[in-house]
Amino acid sequence: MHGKIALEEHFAIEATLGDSQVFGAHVWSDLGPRLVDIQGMRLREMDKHGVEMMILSLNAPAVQAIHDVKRAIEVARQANDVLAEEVRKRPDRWAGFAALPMQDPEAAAAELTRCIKDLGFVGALVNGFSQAGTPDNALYYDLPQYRAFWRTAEALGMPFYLHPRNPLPSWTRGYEGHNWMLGPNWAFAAETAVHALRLIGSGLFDECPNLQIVLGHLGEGIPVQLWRIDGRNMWMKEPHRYPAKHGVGHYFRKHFHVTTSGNFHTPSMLNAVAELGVERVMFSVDWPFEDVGQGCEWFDEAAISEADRVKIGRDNAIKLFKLKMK
Ligand code: GRE
Ligand code: ZN
Repeated sequence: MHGKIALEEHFAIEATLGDSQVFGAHVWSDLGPRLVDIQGMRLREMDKHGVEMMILSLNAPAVQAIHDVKRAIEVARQANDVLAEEVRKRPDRWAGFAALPMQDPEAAAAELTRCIKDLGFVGALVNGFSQAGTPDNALYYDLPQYRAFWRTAEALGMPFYLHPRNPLPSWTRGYEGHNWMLGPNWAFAAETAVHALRLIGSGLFDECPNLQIVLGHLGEGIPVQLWRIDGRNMWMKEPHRYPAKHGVGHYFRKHFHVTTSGNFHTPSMLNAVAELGVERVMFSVDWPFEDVGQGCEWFDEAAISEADRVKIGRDNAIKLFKLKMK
């Protein structure tokens, strides 16, 4: 398929590049340059495999792991300025997601506003919880101090991509001796799914009825669990504190979109389509951690209708991010 749009596609600046090295130390001589490059091999890969546009975002955990709040604000701003400059060179091929210093909700709202209004970005991508003040102080965005931020994001009409990061080392007792489960194999999804469910359970979407969230990796495992999350031990009618007005499935189907980033598996994509509807599934690769060629060859051949391929591969993203295609 020509004209695909991909939207979990990362780059790095000098201040954040090292964060990705741990995930690919053995291939760093390739991975590092793939992260730093924008207009070179990335564009050639896109041309070769029918990707018309990438919405670019900073690597992970980057800003979210900078517990010095002032520095987090600076690095976010710097990364967004670099990205805006790159988008300006080829606005027909790139769009931008804002990196945000969520350590300070007011600063995050101000930076998001600047990115949308002044830099022309089409949303934000944030790498899970933020460490603020001290390395162990992890902030999740269902906390009350984030409500004003969410109202700003909602008013700007811009989706928020909740991207994975690893749990803090002090939380990973269950992974001890099994480090292979950290990162993209498992821990990224588990951590991100918990964060997404926290947002839902907190009642955030009762307060922000138009807010839209994007999850990568075909929903970080949530779509396949939706029935169980709401149906748990139904006959026991166990009371639990759940401030939101409706069940999890209600909000997930109304406020969440998922992408195929790093999950090039047709049965999983079909499950997401079945649970959320084809309008809420979008193609993505997860460059440079995944290959544009591999993702595109899978997607172009996947056993779905051509009408669905165009929606997932392109049209849903144009609509959600209000992209102005050339
Ligand atoms: C990602 O951005 O999704 C990612 C990383 C590091 C390793 C693998 C991966 O940031 O998919
Ligand atoms: Zn990613």
